[in-house]
Amino acid sequence: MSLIKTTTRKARKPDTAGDGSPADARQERIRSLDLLDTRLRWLSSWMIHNANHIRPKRDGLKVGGHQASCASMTAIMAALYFHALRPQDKVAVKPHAGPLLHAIHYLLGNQSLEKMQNFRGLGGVQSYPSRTKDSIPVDFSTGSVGLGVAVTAFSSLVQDYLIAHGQLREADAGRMIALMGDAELDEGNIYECLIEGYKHDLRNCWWVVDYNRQSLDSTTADRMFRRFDDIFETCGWRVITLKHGKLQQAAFKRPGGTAIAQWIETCPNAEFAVLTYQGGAAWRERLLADIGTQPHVRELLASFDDEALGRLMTNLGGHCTETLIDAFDSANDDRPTLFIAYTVKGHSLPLAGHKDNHSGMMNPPQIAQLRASLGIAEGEEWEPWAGLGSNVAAQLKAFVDACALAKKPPEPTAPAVPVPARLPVPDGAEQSTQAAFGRILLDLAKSGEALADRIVTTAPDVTQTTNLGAFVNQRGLFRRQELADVFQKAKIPSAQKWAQHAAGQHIELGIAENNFFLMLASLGLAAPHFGTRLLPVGTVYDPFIARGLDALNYGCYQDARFLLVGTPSGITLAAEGGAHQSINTPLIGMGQPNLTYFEPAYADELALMMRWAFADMQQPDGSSAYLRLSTRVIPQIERQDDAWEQDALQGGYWLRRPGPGAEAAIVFTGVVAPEALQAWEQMADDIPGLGLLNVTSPDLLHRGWSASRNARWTDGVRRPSFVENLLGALKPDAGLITVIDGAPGALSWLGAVRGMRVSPLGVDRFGQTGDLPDLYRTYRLDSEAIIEAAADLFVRD
Ligand SMILES: Cc1ncc(C[n+]2csc(CCOP(=O)(O)OP(=O)(O)O)c2C)c(N)n1
Ligand SMILES: [Mg+2]
Repeated sequence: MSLIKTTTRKARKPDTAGDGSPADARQERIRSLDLLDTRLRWLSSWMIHNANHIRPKRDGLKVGGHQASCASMTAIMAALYFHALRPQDKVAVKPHAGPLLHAIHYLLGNQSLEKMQNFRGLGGVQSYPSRTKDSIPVDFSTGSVGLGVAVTAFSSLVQDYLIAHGQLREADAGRMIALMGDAELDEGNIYECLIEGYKHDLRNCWWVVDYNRQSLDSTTADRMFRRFDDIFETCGWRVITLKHGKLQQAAFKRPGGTAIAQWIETCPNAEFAVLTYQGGAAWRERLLADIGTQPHVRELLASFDDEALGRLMTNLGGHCTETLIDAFDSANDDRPTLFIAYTVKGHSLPLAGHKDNHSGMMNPPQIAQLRASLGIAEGEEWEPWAGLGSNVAAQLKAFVDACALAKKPPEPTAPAVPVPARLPVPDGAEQSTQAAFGRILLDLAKSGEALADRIVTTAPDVTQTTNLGAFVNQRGLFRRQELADVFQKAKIPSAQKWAQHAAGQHIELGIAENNFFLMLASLGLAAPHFGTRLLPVGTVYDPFIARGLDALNYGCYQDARFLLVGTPSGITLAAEGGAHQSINTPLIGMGQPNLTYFEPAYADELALMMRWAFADMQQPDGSSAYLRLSTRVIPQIERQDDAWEQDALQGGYWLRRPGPGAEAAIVFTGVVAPEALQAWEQMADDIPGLGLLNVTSPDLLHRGWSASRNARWTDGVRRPSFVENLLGALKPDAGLITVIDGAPGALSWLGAVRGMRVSPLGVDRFGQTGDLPDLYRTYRLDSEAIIEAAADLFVRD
């Protein structure tokens, strides 16, 4: 059984501080880290206990917290944060080990007692580390398991991008580290990311697995033993397995030790867990029964009392400071490294090993016993160094204050990149929004604008079909090692110039949309992570937003800033059929916090929105943006002036202003503009004052409306929202015909704004193949359907 398999030498210089020998200093360091391991176990247990058993409850709901998950990785986190971590490194912490991160910062003086006491309460420590809600430095938010792991790989690629572009010094490159639970290895996004990482020559990435062989529900499958090594090694990772702690290693060397080592090697995960829970006497009984007749085993076991035997049997690598720091020190190059640290879930707590311990919690007598065993007096539970004695406490505090983490600078603020006052509108009497998008980016790429240099485009294998190609031809594909375009070299004509080089500004990804959204999240965090603002633009087929929805949400949750372009969209995609036609994405756009959804009809609207997005995503209170585009070429319209622009950026404008006493309006979004216009022309004579409202952002309209309704109660003022003003141009009892190539609910709510009747058109069943006239007729998006819907408003049943 290999304990630490590694190929590199130790990096850290021997400790020579103080007047002792290097060996003494190392022992001193290990002692300090051991004390911190215990301290973290206590503080995390106590924080969770306080929230559940002591803090008054008002709602009868379970507060929760994960004492066992925390106890599983206290030694790992102590060794990482107080020994291995450098100021430039960034860490994604296993979500349910969040309390440990707060405990670490509490010891460093970065976290307040008040917030610790308010764990899982409003304004208190968040249940899972949050960049935006927690006050301590959190490099990556976590919560949805798997995503926090994979995002570190993409951030490492972003770091490489910045180094290659001369915006970060190689010497300042940090490691992107994920501390992960072993059940996270079941998430498919981990393996998608491994493959992408290999393609991009991933480096400076560590994943440390808290290998306690327990998930939420159960003990994990023995069959996976060693499979992970194979998978990761195949993808170019170094795998370092920390199976046994120093106590076990020493015992294995004694007479009879090999038999015990062999027994552990073959013990099923579930049985190991049961014996761990039962403790020393059970271990003895079982070992004697299984291997008691082998030479020297009986004597070896007899040399440990029950408690010591329990300690020995659970002295796995992930609980042994010495093993951990040696392993971390050994990985001193930039090769991606997986540390498989064997652990016991609930280590050193009465919960250890029990299969139900994920949400299990110590009861008051058990926490009192833990407190007493650490010499912490009642009432001193929150004292950072309680129970240590003043000398040890002072030494430990000095040790903590001297660690690299204490010198970590606050996250940088990156200066904003200037955005031109206008982006030029592509020429053309007839255009699609998707083609216009490509043209606007191309014009930017050719311009000398600073903005163009900070744009990074990315797509999951749909660069050409989403019209990013022209930008890529102009600015190149990013790759650390130059790679010539062999087609170009061979003088074979092609629209795509695929030269790959370090200055390239497009990151080409494989199909996995989840990776794409994690890439956007990482690029969108470049400003706070690395002090350089990037303006990421990602394109994806609109229906496949759903493929990476959790990762999109994850990026927005941590306030990463990017421009997402969903194209083509809707049943307007026609011949491609139902599997590629998006229906519910307008509702996703409306429902996703930190993402502003626009759906332009015309190229000039798009230019306006893209400019707005590049500016807004750099604002402290800005957001990411989502543009839903189409490949349908439609006639553009003549503008009399720019007056429409301001309204378009607030969510909608009157394309045909309603006349006095207007009894109805057609309200449309996006690509169905020609049908809406045609219907308006046909009905304008019959319906006095008929208006035509172009809703450019159902999202902004709805948000503004609900914000203004709330404001009466939260701010004491009730100012009519923009959409109330817009619809105020109609008679109070007017009717609305709404039409969108997507879920009709994105617009039908407009009737509630002023209590108007609505006849909603849209798509609420799966699409299919067909040409546009057939599909628009079948799904009732054509002008005829709009006229029928208008008639419906005036027909009395
Ligand atoms: C995507 C997602 N699915 C489900 C959950 C609920 N959940 C939280 S932790 C967990 C499993 C924990 O096991 P492991 O990762 O091994 O961590 P441990 O607590 O054993 O350290 C699950 C299923 C989640 N947080 N995210
Ligand atoms: Mg686990």
